[in-house]
Amino acid sequence: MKLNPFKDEQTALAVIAIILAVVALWAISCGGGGGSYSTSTPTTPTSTTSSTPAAVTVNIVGTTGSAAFSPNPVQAASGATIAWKNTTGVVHHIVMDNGTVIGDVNPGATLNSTLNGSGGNFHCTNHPTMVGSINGASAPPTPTPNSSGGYDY
Ligand SMILES: [Cu+2]
Repeated sequence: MKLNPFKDEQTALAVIAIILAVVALWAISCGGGGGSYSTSTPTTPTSTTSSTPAAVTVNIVGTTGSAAFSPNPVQAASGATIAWKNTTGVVHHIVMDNGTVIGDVNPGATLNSTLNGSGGNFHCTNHPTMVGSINGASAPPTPTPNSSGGYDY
């Protein structure tokens, strides 16, 4: 009498095959912890293109005093285009008090300049009493998107 619990070699192989199949099924069912995988990529915050500050027109309406410019003071954000429109009949030479030259503005002409920084006082070298100021400090800050989807100010 044989001690082999299996009747023959064929039965033993069948039992081994079943065990292997069960182990395989267990491995599949437990694979990856049973969790589901997401193939979607994280949402990237949409960056807003920075808007150009509104252009401002400064009318040159006289040759004396602060009333020669309208409006005065000028409200403009940094980076804004400032259009110097000469409505008088004479040439004006506009210079920032910090030395930045805006340039000549011919009668009836408009000279565009770009405000860099927060502004400051300006004057006309052709007419020494012509003075004005650009107030860039009151411009609202430009929000920039941050990494958490909000905005930094
Ligand atoms: Cu002038």
